[in-house]
Amino acid sequence: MYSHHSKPPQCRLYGAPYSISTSRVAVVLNEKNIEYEWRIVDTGNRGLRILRSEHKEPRYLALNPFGKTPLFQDHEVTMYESRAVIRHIARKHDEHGPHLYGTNEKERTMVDQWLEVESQNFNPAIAPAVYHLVFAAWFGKIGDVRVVNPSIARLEKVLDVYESQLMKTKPHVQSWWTSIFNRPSWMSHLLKAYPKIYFNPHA
Ligand SMILES: N[C@@H](CCC(=O)N[C@@H](CS)C(=O)NCC(=O)O)C(=O)O
Repeated sequence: MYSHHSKPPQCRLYGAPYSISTSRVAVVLNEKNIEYEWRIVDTGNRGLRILRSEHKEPRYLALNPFGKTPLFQDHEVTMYESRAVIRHIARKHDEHGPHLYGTNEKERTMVDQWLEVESQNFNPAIAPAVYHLVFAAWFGKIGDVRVVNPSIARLEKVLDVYESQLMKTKPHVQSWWTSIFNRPSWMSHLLKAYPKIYFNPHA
């Protein structure tokens, strides 16, 4: 997977293809058109008792003691926590590509607020539904449908807030979602991360 001997590339992203946190970083690198080396971390499948868990091996833990993906490296940093990583990339490459972190202090403050909203409100609301509807089956476990409805109900409340915020600038959550889902940065990552699901006729 990784070696301490090879010459470091411009940027390196260690992560599992299914990892949403890894995708978060990959999409920002794509938005900024930054070339990076994606080192697939084999996180195994504990549900199926396939215990290859590179992210729990000492050499990975030496870089990320929490044993999670992603891990990011460039010439300046070796770091983890995907939302901190995307802030770092957006700040460092502000001149290059879209100004993801706003163009002035006020906008930056608001970007920070909405990044926190995503991590503190959106993600905790949606995560149980995604895990029990999607990931559990991938990991060879049986999802618990009883947690799905409360999770969706909580998510709806969060999306109501998104809706009223987006009404100020854009018509609806749905069109916001469609616009981010269709961005080339996301499509390009989906084709890499889920090649069997998202078939690319041009590949
Ligand atoms: N807050 C962390 C979350 C990292 C995280 O939970 N990563 C998951 C994949 S999305 C992981 O490594 N799971 C494997 C495990 O916990 O063993 C971030 O944003 O980077």
